[in-house]
Amino acid sequence: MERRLSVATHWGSFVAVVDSGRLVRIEPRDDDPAPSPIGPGMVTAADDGARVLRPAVRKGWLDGLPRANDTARGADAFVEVSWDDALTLVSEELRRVREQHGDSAVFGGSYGWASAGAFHNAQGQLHRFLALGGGYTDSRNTYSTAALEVVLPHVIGGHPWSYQSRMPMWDEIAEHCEFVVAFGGLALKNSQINPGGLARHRTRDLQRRCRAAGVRFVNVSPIRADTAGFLDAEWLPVVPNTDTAAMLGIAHTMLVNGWHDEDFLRRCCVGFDRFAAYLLGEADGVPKDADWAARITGIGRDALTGLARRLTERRSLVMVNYAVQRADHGEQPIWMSVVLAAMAGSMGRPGCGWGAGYATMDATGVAPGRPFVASVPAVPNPVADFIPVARIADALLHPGRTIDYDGRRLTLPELRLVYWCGGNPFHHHQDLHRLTRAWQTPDTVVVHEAWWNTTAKFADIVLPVATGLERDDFAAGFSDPHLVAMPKVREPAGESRTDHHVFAALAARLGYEREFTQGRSESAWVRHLYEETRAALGDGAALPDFDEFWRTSAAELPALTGPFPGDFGALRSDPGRFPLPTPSGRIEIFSEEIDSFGYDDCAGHPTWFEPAEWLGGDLADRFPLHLISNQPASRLHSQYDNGGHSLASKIHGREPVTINPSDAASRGIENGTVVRVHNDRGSCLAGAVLSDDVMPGVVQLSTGAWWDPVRPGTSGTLDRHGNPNSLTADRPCSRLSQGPSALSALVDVEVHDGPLPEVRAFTPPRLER
Ligand SMILES: Nc1nc2c(c(=O)[nH]1)N[C@H]1C(S)=C(S)[C@@H](COP(=O)(O)OP(=O)(O)OC[C@H]3O[C@@H](n4cnc5c(=O)[nH]c(N)nc54)[C@H](O)[C@@H]3O)O[C@H]1N2
Ligand SMILES: Nc1nc2c(c(=O)[nH]1)N[C@H]1C(S)=C(S)[C@@H](COP(=O)(O)OP(=O)(O)OC[C@H]3O[C@@H](n4cnc5c(=O)[nH]c(N)nc54)[C@H](O)[C@@H]3O)O[C@H]1N2
Ligand SMILES: [Mo]
Repeated sequence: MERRLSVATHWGSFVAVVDSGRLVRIEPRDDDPAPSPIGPGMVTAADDGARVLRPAVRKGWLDGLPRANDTARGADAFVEVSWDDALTLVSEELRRVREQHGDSAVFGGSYGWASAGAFHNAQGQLHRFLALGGGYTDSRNTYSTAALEVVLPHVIGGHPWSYQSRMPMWDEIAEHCEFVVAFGGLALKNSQINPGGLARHRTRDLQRRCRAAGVRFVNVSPIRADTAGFLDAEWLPVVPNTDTAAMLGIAHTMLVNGWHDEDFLRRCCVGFDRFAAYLLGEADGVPKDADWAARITGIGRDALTGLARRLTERRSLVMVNYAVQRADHGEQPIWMSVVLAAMAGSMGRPGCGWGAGYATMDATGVAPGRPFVASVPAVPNPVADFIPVARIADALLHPGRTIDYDGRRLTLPELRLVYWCGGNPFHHHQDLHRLTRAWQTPDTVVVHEAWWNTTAKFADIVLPVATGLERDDFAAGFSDPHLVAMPKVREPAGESRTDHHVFAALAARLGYEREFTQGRSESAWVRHLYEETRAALGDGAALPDFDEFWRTSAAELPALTGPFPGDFGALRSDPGRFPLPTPSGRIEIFSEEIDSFGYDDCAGHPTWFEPAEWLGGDLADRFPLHLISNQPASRLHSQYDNGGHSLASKIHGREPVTINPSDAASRGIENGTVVRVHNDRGSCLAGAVLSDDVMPGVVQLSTGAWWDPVRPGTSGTLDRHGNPNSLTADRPCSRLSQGPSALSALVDVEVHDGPLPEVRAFTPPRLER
């Protein structure tokens, strides 16, 4: 007898078809206008050979102390143990580290996307467990948008993500806007995703509506495919990491022609004069004019002046994506995009002005937010220490060292135990060779994983966990008004347990089970969180009770309506009455606060800094191709790289790398050739795809292929599979944000000669009993 059950994932909602407890297939929902093909491909991964079936402990770790500085991590065999033994090892090691080194020696930052689900939220569960046990060193900001999160509150004020409710929504753009310039494009592949899940993918149709309404789009990006064909966008290929220079050239043109919105700049912004002096080159003798910008960016002078004219003459919108700030000096294009919009004359007008992250997820630009949905209750962390998220290798390699961060001095803590649950640092961190060296320093690494991915292989203790298909929960995505039931569609593979179950058992051993579980079973928690969500809406909102919701999987939250705090329209109408939450109450074109930090790599106003690695620099003589490691179309980061959809995209089992035909021809590379992508940090194999959608001088290799080092534990070793972080630099954007700068990396590509090594990314390590 087939049953049909509701499924929620970060890439959408689906229907699971289950027969006698067996997951047969996953189908799109009828009411999803643009379902993601990632969903159906999950079925084969659920039981594949890479599943972690039993708790496992690295052999060398089991064999004895001292455990720090162990180069066998990543290369060792594992010994499978009982849950009882595994839980005893983890709880005793946590107790030992806390007693001998203090609570801050436990690193629980555990960055990562994990799975959809309000209750079974991996980080929420881990942080609650570690906080109740005495605390942990946390991480701050995200790999997605660290530079944006730190700089924007100085420029427009408010919560780092408040811009998402302050920028125009797609339907407003369709109605009011005429001209959109998108720095980094509007890649529809990325709008498959919404953090926490979503019921219906809407971005594609909303973009179509804009086009039908006559909105003109310009795609400023190294990759043509960053805008959908139906948008008929004008493509301006840009040398990667030079958007700030392009925007400065446009701004200079506006200024010298008097096209800029003087009234808005005077009433609603601070510091335009000092910025204008920089634009005109008064101090450094270099006017940032269109000729100057053309030489840096590769965009023609006339195209830049044309953009200046159209942005000021028409009702316009400046969009900036996230990839442009995941780069050296990534704060600058974000800050400068706000300044450009402020100059253009449309800031604060309906459907116009400025916005970030359109189409990077289905939520951004679709809805400004949603009402509160309850999640695992957080417990205050007794440990104040934290690291900026991308400084994990620095902390492990250089404890005690001090670094700058947003006007503060931070001391990197000494981390002895690393606990990761719901993230994959051996995919997401830059320069995996450096991470390999850093990973050898702690005493113990504990990882909760469902699959033997690279992070699991680099752990000391691996605890097998249930996937999002293997537990009861409900989902509420970011900005998505729908609540989606997530009944368990299959039993957990092997001996896997939910993260919550594991933490409850560890808390029992450590003497705080009651505090952790509050005496509730998992199903009681799910019901409780749903009812809490319902209660928070008050009497007016018509959410069904839990049993009905569970039966029908249909519940819709009321829409939020603006204006939201910090609204630019209100600012334009009366800046005295509606100030922004910045020190001046205005848009800070010049920030006294940032200026006072005295950083040499982030000044008081947007500035062009030459990136550490770019096509205009000296290193390009040796490595003449800029590596764009963007988000994969075929999966979410590394998740379901072992799923059917991602596997189907591989070439000779390797991740595809897209190369312009001219760059391929000069290297003897043909479509489908396995190539070696390399620089001084490392190398990886990948399968060549030739396309003039990628500008000459640029190669595109998506993130997330499970890293497959030939000699794990050895720095610089070849990756057989094609993870771009075997090539990227672990270099902070600047002293302001300390964010990751993954998109600032130069490489070269050559035909791979000789026999093809077998890909072992999806093969478990040697397992002993
Ligand atoms: N070079 C380069 N690197 C990048 C980027 C880039 O553009 N270029 N982008 C960066 C960005 S934007 C991001 S957000 C990061 C993403 O980095 P991550 O968020 O770390 O990537 P994911 O693949 O989503 O990893 C989630 C992991 O959690 C596991 N998991 C899923 N559900 C559960 C669960 O319920 N419990 C447990 N215990 N585990 C679970 C999955 O199996 C997977 O291994 O990568 C960053 N890295
Ligand atoms: N399918 C899918 N969708 C995803 C994700 C995923 O893993 N898979 N991840 C999600 C996450 S966590 C995030 S944070 C967002 C990320 O959203 P983004 O950061 O916006 O996405 P990316 O795909 O990394 O980059 C988009 C495009 O930016 C362009 N670009 C790169 N560098 C530059 C530059 O210097 N200048 C200009 N002008 N353009 C540049 C590239 O051509 C690239 O294709 O995506 C989300 N959506
Ligand atoms: Mo991200």
